[in-house]
Amino acid sequence: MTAIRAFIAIELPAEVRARLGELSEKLQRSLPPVIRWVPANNIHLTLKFLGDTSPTNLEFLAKIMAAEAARRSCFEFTIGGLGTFPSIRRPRVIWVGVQAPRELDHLQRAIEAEALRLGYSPDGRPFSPHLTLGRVNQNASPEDVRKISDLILKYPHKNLGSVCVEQVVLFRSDLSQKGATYVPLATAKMGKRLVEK
Ligand code: 2AM
Repeated sequence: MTAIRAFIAIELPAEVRARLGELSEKLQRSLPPVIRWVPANNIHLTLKFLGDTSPTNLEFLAKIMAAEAARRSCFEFTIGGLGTFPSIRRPRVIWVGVQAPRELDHLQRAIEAEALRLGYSPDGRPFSPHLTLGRVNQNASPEDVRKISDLILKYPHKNLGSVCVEQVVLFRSDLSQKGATYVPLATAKMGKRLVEK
Protein backbone atom coordinates (compact mmCIF):
# COMPACT_ATOMS: atom_id res chain seq x y z
CA MET A 1 0.00 0.00 0.00
CA THR A 2 1.28 3.46 -0.83
CA ALA A 3 2.43 5.53 2.11
CA ILE A 4 1.16 9.07 2.44
CA ARG A 5 3.31 11.87 3.84
CA ALA A 6 1.19 13.34 6.62
CA PHE A 7 1.16 15.71 9.55
CA ILE A 8 -1.28 17.08 12.14
CA ALA A 9 -1.69 20.83 12.43
CA ILE A 10 -3.83 23.79 13.39
CA GLU A 11 -5.00 25.94 10.49
CA LEU A 12 -4.92 29.72 10.67
CA PRO A 13 -7.79 32.03 9.76
CA ALA A 14 -7.54 33.83 6.40
CA GLU A 15 -6.96 37.27 7.93
CA VAL A 16 -4.05 35.98 10.02
CA ARG A 17 -2.54 34.30 6.94
CA ALA A 18 -2.92 37.59 5.05
CA ARG A 19 -1.00 39.44 7.79
CA LEU A 20 1.68 36.77 7.76
CA GLY A 21 1.86 37.14 3.98
CA GLU A 22 2.42 40.90 4.31
CA LEU A 23 5.16 40.35 6.88
CA SER A 24 6.77 37.71 4.68
CA GLU A 25 6.77 40.10 1.69
CA LYS A 26 8.40 42.84 3.77
CA LEU A 27 11.10 40.43 4.89
CA GLN A 28 11.61 39.17 1.34
CA ARG A 29 12.32 42.74 0.23
CA SER A 30 14.89 43.24 3.00
CA LEU A 31 16.68 39.91 3.07
CA PRO A 32 19.06 38.26 0.58
CA PRO A 33 17.47 35.75 -1.84
CA VAL A 34 18.74 32.69 0.01
CA ILE A 35 15.47 31.81 1.70
CA ARG A 36 12.67 29.50 0.51
CA TRP A 37 9.58 31.35 1.68
CA VAL A 38 6.43 29.44 2.65
CA PRO A 39 3.41 30.68 0.65
CA ALA A 40 1.09 32.48 3.12
CA ASN A 41 -1.73 30.00 2.45
CA ASN A 42 0.50 27.11 3.51
CA ILE A 43 1.45 28.57 6.89
CA HIS A 44 0.08 26.50 9.80
CA LEU A 45 0.96 25.42 13.32
CA THR A 46 2.37 21.88 13.19
CA LEU A 47 1.47 19.67 16.15
CA LYS A 48 3.00 16.44 14.88
CA PHE A 49 4.90 15.60 11.71
CA LEU A 50 4.16 11.95 10.87
CA GLY A 51 6.01 11.44 7.62
CA ASP A 52 5.16 8.40 5.50
CA THR A 53 1.96 6.88 6.86
CA SER A 54 -0.12 3.91 5.75
CA PRO A 55 -3.82 4.43 4.93
CA THR A 56 -4.66 2.17 7.92
CA ASN A 57 -2.66 4.37 10.29
CA LEU A 58 -4.27 7.49 8.80
CA GLU A 59 -7.64 6.08 9.78
CA PHE A 60 -6.39 5.33 13.32
CA LEU A 61 -4.88 8.81 13.59
CA ALA A 62 -8.11 10.47 12.46
CA LYS A 63 -10.00 8.54 15.17
CA ILE A 64 -7.42 9.40 17.83
CA MET A 65 -7.55 13.07 16.86
CA ALA A 66 -11.35 13.07 16.95
CA ALA A 67 -11.36 11.55 20.45
CA GLU A 68 -8.70 13.92 21.79
CA ALA A 69 -10.37 17.01 20.33
CA ALA A 70 -13.87 15.96 21.44
CA ARG A 71 -12.89 15.94 25.11
CA ARG A 72 -11.20 19.34 24.96
CA SER A 73 -12.39 22.94 24.86
CA CYS A 74 -11.60 25.51 22.21
CA PHE A 75 -8.80 27.87 23.20
CA GLU A 76 -7.06 30.91 21.78
CA PHE A 77 -3.46 31.83 21.10
CA THR A 78 -1.84 34.98 19.80
CA ILE A 79 0.94 35.26 17.29
CA GLY A 80 3.76 37.74 16.96
CA GLY A 81 7.52 38.17 17.18
CA LEU A 82 10.19 36.72 14.93
CA GLY A 83 12.85 34.15 15.70
CA THR A 84 15.01 31.48 14.11
CA PHE A 85 15.88 27.81 14.68
CA PRO A 86 18.24 26.39 15.79
CA SER A 87 19.57 29.71 17.11
CA ILE A 88 19.57 33.36 16.13
CA ARG A 89 23.17 33.22 14.86
CA ARG A 90 22.56 29.98 12.94
CA PRO A 91 19.24 30.74 11.25
CA ARG A 92 17.87 27.71 9.36
CA VAL A 93 14.15 28.27 9.94
CA ILE A 94 12.62 31.75 10.23
CA TRP A 95 9.44 31.74 12.27
CA VAL A 96 6.72 33.83 13.86
CA GLY A 97 6.17 33.11 17.55
CA VAL A 98 3.06 31.64 19.16
CA GLN A 99 1.92 32.75 22.61
CA ALA A 100 -0.42 30.01 23.77
CA PRO A 101 -2.10 28.82 26.97
CA ARG A 102 -1.12 25.44 28.41
CA GLU A 103 -4.01 23.81 26.52
CA LEU A 104 -1.87 23.85 23.37
CA ASP A 105 0.92 21.94 25.11
CA HIS A 106 -1.58 19.45 26.53
CA LEU A 107 -3.15 18.87 23.12
CA GLN A 108 0.23 18.41 21.45
CA ARG A 109 1.46 16.04 24.15
CA ALA A 110 -1.69 13.91 23.92
CA ILE A 111 -1.34 13.61 20.13
CA GLU A 112 2.37 12.83 20.47
CA ALA A 113 1.62 10.10 23.04
CA GLU A 114 -1.09 8.51 20.88
CA ALA A 115 1.14 8.66 17.80
CA LEU A 116 3.92 6.98 19.79
CA ARG A 117 1.55 4.07 20.52
CA LEU A 118 1.24 3.65 16.75
CA GLY A 119 5.03 3.66 16.40
CA TYR A 120 5.75 7.30 15.47
CA SER A 121 8.84 8.35 17.35
CA PRO A 122 8.75 11.64 19.23
CA ASP A 123 10.52 14.62 17.68
CA GLY A 124 13.29 14.45 20.28
CA ARG A 125 13.13 18.19 20.92
CA PRO A 126 10.63 19.80 23.26
CA PHE A 127 7.54 21.17 21.49
CA SER A 128 8.23 24.74 20.51
CA PRO A 129 5.12 26.15 18.81
CA HIS A 130 5.95 28.35 15.84
CA LEU A 131 4.78 29.32 12.36
CA THR A 132 7.47 28.74 9.75
CA LEU A 133 7.83 31.67 7.35
CA GLY A 134 10.89 30.50 5.46
CA ARG A 135 13.85 28.15 5.36
CA VAL A 136 17.38 29.39 4.77
CA ASN A 137 19.33 27.61 2.01
CA GLN A 138 22.23 25.56 3.25
CA ASN A 139 24.61 27.34 0.84
CA ALA A 140 23.84 30.84 2.22
CA SER A 141 27.09 32.78 2.70
CA PRO A 142 28.25 33.89 6.20
CA GLU A 143 27.47 37.45 5.09
CA ASP A 144 23.87 36.53 4.14
CA VAL A 145 23.47 34.61 7.40
CA ARG A 146 24.67 37.66 9.36
CA LYS A 147 22.16 39.90 7.53
CA ILE A 148 19.32 37.52 8.39
CA SER A 149 20.28 37.30 12.09
CA ASP A 150 20.73 41.06 12.41
CA LEU A 151 17.36 41.88 10.86
CA ILE A 152 15.44 39.27 12.85
CA LEU A 153 17.10 40.43 16.09
CA LYS A 154 16.14 44.03 15.64
CA TYR A 155 12.70 43.43 14.09
CA PRO A 156 10.01 45.05 16.26
CA HIS A 157 7.62 42.67 18.02
CA LYS A 158 4.13 43.18 16.67
CA ASN A 159 1.00 41.29 17.64
CA LEU A 160 -0.29 39.74 14.42
CA GLY A 161 -3.61 38.65 15.82
CA SER A 162 -5.20 35.77 17.63
CA VAL A 163 -6.31 32.34 16.55
CA CYS A 164 -9.28 30.51 18.03
CA VAL A 165 -8.54 26.79 17.95
CA GLU A 166 -11.80 25.04 17.15
CA GLN A 167 -10.40 22.04 15.31
CA VAL A 168 -7.31 20.03 14.51
CA VAL A 169 -6.55 18.83 10.98
CA LEU A 170 -4.76 15.78 9.59
CA PHE A 171 -3.03 16.85 6.36
CA ARG A 172 -1.52 15.04 3.45
CA SER A 173 1.62 16.74 2.14
CA ASP A 174 2.32 16.34 -1.57
CA LEU A 175 5.82 17.37 -2.51
CA SER A 176 6.70 18.56 -6.02
CA GLN A 177 9.22 20.78 -7.78
CA LYS A 178 6.88 23.71 -7.12
CA GLY A 179 6.83 23.05 -3.38
CA ALA A 180 4.43 21.38 -0.98
CA THR A 181 0.66 21.13 -1.39
CA TYR A 182 -1.26 20.41 1.79
CA VAL A 183 -4.57 18.56 1.50
CA PRO A 184 -6.84 18.16 4.55
CA LEU A 185 -7.72 14.48 5.07
CA ALA A 186 -9.64 14.64 8.34
CA THR A 187 -10.84 17.32 10.73
CA ALA A 188 -11.41 16.85 14.46
CA LYS A 189 -13.60 19.42 16.20
CA MET A 190 -13.08 20.51 19.79
CA GLY A 191 -15.95 19.27 21.95
CA LYS A 192 -16.59 22.42 23.92
CA ARG A 193 -16.93 25.99 22.70
CA LEU A 194 -14.68 28.77 23.94
CA VAL A 195 -16.26 30.32 27.05
CA GLU A 196 -16.08 34.13 27.16
CA LYS A 197 -14.30 35.29 30.32
P1 2AM B 1 7.41 23.39 10.54
O1 2AM B 1 6.17 23.26 11.35
O2 2AM B 1 8.56 23.79 11.38
O3 2AM B 1 7.22 24.24 9.35
C1 2AM B 1 4.67 19.79 7.01
O4 2AM B 1 5.82 19.39 6.35
C2 2AM B 1 5.00 20.39 8.35
O5 2AM B 1 5.60 19.42 9.20
C3 2AM B 1 5.95 21.56 8.23
O6 2AM B 1 5.30 22.70 8.67
C4 2AM B 1 7.16 21.17 9.04
O7 2AM B 1 7.80 21.99 9.94
C5 2AM B 1 6.73 19.99 9.84
N1 2AM B 1 7.86 19.06 9.97
C6 2AM B 1 8.43 18.66 11.11
N2 2AM B 1 9.41 17.79 10.88
C7 2AM B 1 9.51 17.63 9.54
C8 2AM B 1 10.36 16.87 8.70
N3 2AM B 1 11.29 16.06 9.18
N4 2AM B 1 10.16 16.98 7.37
C9 2AM B 1 9.22 17.81 6.88
N5 2AM B 1 8.38 18.53 7.62
C10 2AM B 1 8.52 18.45 8.96
